[in-house]
Amino acid sequence: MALLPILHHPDPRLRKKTAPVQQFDQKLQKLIDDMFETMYAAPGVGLAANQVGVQLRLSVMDCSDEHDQPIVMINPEMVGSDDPQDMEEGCLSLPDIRDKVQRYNKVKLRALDRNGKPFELEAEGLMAQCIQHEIDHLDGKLYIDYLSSLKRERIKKKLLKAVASGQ
Ligand code: K1U
Ligand code: ZN
Repeated sequence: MALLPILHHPDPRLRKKTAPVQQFDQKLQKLIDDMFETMYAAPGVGLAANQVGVQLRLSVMDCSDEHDQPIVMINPEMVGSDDPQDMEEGCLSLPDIRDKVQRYNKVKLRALDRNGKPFELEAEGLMAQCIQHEIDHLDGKLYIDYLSSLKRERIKKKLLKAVASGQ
């Protein structure tokens, strides 16, 4: 397995809508394993393929304390099933930045697993939030898109400054 470099905002590859996965081959299995290793090392609770520069509709997630509930979401679709509420959020592509965004507390997910087998999942709390965050990534969206343009500009400047100072 290998640790993959995580792209940071404002990298344009984070803004492209990803393409559906069509081949469930050995290359895909290695990418999934590497994404889990990268996510656990970060540490994070989710990671989308375009965060590591791969433009495929694939995310991994594990919201358990013991890192024993890995979930692969391929070509995911979801519906929210309650009223959206304010939730604090972070992103591995926006290091050291957190803010509140509106998310559903409960969602229904439909996706394919790593072997291409369809599954459905009802999630709530952190897992529901993570599913929404990951599907946004796959659509080329970041959670800062829900903030004011003033806040977004401040965040971009902060991240560019960190790159310039070699952090
Ligand atoms: O996709 C990503 O950028 C990963 C991101 C996902 C996420 C965070 C918070 C709410 C919803 C989705 C992260 O994992 S950021 C790191 C983080 O929040 C965290 C790390 C370790 C334990 C618990 C949370
Ligand atoms: Zn993120």
